[in-house]
Amino acid sequence: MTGTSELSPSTRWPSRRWPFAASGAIAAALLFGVAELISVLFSPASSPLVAVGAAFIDVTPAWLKDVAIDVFGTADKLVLLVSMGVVALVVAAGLGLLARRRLAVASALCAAIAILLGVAVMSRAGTGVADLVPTVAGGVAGVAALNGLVRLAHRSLPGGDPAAAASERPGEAAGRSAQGPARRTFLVAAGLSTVVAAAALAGGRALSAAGSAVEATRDALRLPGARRAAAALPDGVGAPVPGMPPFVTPNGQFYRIDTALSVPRIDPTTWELRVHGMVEEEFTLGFAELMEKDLEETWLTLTCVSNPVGGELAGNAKWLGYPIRELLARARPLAGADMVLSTSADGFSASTPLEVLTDDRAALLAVGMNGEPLPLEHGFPVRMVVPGLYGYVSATKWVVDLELTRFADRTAYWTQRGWSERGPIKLASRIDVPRGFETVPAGGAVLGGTAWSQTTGIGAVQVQVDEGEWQDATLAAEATVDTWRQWSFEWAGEPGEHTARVRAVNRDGEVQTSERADTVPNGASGWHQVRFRAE
Ligand SMILES: Nc1nc2c(c(=O)[nH]1)N[C@H]1C(S)=C(S)[C@@H](COP(=O)(O)O)O[C@H]1N2
Ligand SMILES: [Mo]
Repeated sequence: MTGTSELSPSTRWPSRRWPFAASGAIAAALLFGVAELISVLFSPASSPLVAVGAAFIDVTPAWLKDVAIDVFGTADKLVLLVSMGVVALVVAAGLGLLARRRLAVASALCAAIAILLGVAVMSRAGTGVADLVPTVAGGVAGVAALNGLVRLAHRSLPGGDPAAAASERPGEAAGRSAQGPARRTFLVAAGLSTVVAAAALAGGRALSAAGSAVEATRDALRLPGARRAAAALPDGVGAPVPGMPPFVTPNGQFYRIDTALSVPRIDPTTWELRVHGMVEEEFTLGFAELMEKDLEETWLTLTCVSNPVGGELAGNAKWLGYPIRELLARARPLAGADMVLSTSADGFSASTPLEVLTDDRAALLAVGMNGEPLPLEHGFPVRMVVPGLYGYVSATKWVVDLELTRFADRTAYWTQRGWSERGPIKLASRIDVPRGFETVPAGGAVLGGTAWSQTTGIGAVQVQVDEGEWQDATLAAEATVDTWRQWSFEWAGEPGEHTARVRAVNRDGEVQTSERADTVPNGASGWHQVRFRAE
C-alpha cells in the first residue's frame, strides 16, 4: 500500500494502523473494567484481574518472587498489576491490528481470551459458577467494543479499508466528505469507551478495597472473653462412625443462606443497633458499648426452614454474644407488644415472638462464631441467633434495627412471600452414613446420623431397615438441648439392596412425624430414608 491518501491533508491519523491498535486496547480495558465492577457484586475472587494476578503469583518461581519483593517491597502487587496491564494492552493492540482485516478471527480470539480468564477464575479456591458472571459480561463488552470501534475506524479512514469497503456503499467508502465527521465519531466513541473502562476499573477496585478494609478490621478484631463461658463439650459428642460430619461445624463449612447478592460490608465502628417501637425507652447501641457488656457463650445448632428432609442446611457452632433478653429489659416493652421485628443493613427482616426473646433460652445478639468474630457472610459485625427457631424468623445477620411491635401490625420478609409468621424448628433426624446408593459391608455395617430438637433435646433415635422392627440407635453424648445429637446403629444384614429409615423422639416424648410436608410454609417433615447396598 502506497498511502497517498495517508498523506492527504484530510487524513490526520498518524498511521492507518493506530485506530485499530487503539480499538483493541480500549476493548481490553472495557473487558477488565466491566468485569471488575461487576465482580464487586460477587466474590473478590470473581475478578478476572485478581484471578490472573493470583494465578500468575502461583506460577511464579520462588526466586523470582523473592527478587520482586526485594526490589519492589510491598509495592510488588502494584508492580505486578501494572506489568500485567502493559502486557495486556500490547496483546490487545495486536488483536486490534488483526481485527482490521480479520474482525471475526479477532473477535473469536477475544472470546477465547475471556474463556481463559474464566478458567483462571474457576481455578481459584471457593469460586462457583456464579463467579463467571463478571468475566462473561466483560467478554461480551470487550467483543462488542472491538466490533463497534473497528467498524468506526474503517469509516474514519480515507478510501476505507479493502476489508470494510465490501460492506460499505461504494460512494461512502470513496467519499472524502464523510471522513471528517466519521473521524470525530470514532474519536468520541473511543474516548467514551476509555472513560467508561477507566471509571469501571477504578470504581471496582475502590469498592473492593473498601470491602477488604472491613475484612482487615475484622481480622484485627480481638473479641473479649465471655463472662459466662459455654460448657465444655463432653467426650463422645461425635458418633464413632467414619464419614460423619463434624459435631462442631467449622465456619468455612457452615451453610450460608441469605438474600444478599453481595455480602454487606459493615464497619463495626459505624455499626449501630436501634431499639425502638412499643417500648418505654428507645435507644441505640454501638459496637464498642456492646463489646463492654457481659457476653455469654453458647452452643447452638442453626437450621434453615428450607432444609429438605435429610438435607444439610443445618450447622452447629459456639456463639458469643449479649443476651437479647437484657436489651429488651432495658427497652421495657409496652403491654400489647408480641413481636420483635429485626432488620438487617440490607433490608432483610425477621419476626420473632417476644416471649421467645424474653424467656431463659440463650437468644443472643452475637458477635463471635467458634472463637472468631463473625465471618462477613455470617453477619459481621453483629447478628441474632435464637435457639429453637428457624433462621428466617430469628437469625438476622448484619442486624441494625429491633422494633417492638405486634404480629397483627407488621410482617417480615419471608412472611410477605408466603412463609409462616412463626417458625419453630421441627423435630428432625437424618442418616449421614451411608449416603444414598453407597455400598456397606454385609454382616457388619455401622450407620450414623444426626437429630435435633432445639430447646427440648433428643431422647431417642430409632432406625428401621427394610420392613423390620424399629430399633433404638446408640446416642452420642449430648452437648446441650440446643445442639444436634449424633447417633450410630450397628447393622448386620444380608447382601443386596436395602432401605434404612430414621425417626427421632425428643425429651418430651414427642415422636417425629412420618407425615410428609414440604418446606413451605413452615419447614419440611417426614422420615428420612436412604437406599444402599450391602456386599
Ligand atoms: N440479613 C439476613 N439475615 C438472614 C437471612 C437473610 O437473607 N438476610 N437469612 C436467614 C436465614 S433464612 C437463615 S436459615 C440464616 C442462615 O444463617 P447462616 O447463613 O449464617 O447459616 O440466616 C438468616 N438471617
Ligand atoms: Mo433459612
